[in-house]
Amino acid sequence: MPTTGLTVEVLLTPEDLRESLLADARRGLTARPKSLSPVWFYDEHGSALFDEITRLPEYYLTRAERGLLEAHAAEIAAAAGADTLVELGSGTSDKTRLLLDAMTATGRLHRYAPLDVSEDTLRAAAAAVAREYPAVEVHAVVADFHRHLDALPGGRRRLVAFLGSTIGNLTPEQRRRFLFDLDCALTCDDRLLLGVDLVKDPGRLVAAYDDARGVTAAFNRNALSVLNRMLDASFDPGMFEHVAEWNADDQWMDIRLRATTEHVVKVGALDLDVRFQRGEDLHTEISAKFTPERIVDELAYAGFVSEGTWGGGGDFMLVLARPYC
Ligand code: AVJ
Repeated sequence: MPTTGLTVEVLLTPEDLRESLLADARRGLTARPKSLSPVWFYDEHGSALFDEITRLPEYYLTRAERGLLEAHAAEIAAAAGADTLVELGSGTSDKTRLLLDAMTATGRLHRYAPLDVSEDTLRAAAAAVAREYPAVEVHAVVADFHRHLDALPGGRRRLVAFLGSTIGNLTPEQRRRFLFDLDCALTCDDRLLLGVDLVKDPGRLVAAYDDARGVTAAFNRNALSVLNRMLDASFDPGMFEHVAEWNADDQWMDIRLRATTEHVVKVGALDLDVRFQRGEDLHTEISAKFTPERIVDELAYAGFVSEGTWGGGGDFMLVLARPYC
């Protein structure tokens, strides 16, 4: 049965994505220290592994955020008064249903606009929401939120949700640019709902990113399989060890892959030989943790006024903010 009320707009084609991967891999694999962007974790297998991570006993983030949405979505929906929910980095749109339900209950919701770089995941998630919420028009956008904020779907009053502490993957410089760009893209009536993970006992943080069953390790190594497939590379994921460390100076988790022996990896699509020393790291991800004061300050610096926070005394926090107008 065809799904009505569903459109998919493609601002980022598979060719664009491949070009970014080529550029990022060339830059990162020839840099010192070597690095890769966490964007490449999320092919089909990586997305499935991340889904499994969200159910791990050690990975408290998703449960904490869901708990906050269960308790406060009605209040957030009332405060936002939005007719359109835009979701950045929507993934499987799992927790989104709590917001969609609360916004439907206000009687205002017309439109859901999920935005993600992963076209397959996005199409599946958007179709599911369109089926479950026949009264809501679903306008999915395949896009990169670093590049396409100026093309966000419109609405009379939008609530832009950026959940799951995805913002933690950005460096402070990327965060500043992203928040400035987003502030510019919003009108005075729009609102931002941001989910951020909070600083806590390093032992719990390390456990969350180095779980006992090794799911996070497999998720991390999957980045190498993506390079093998997409860029004709010859990584042996078995030659790399998963490393997750709390970086107290920068207040973020550093996630790396550490070569266990000296070896050379060929990257066919880049015509590149990459030598790893024994014990050399490939940095794959940061996951920044915040204090409530710091995230509210960073928002203010980018032109946002915080209208409310939820969960600030616990593991995870939601912030509702508006552009200063
Ligand atoms: C999806 C970026 C929020 O940083 O916690 C989970 C990704 N990496 N385990 C996070 C992730 C390793 C996750 N984010």
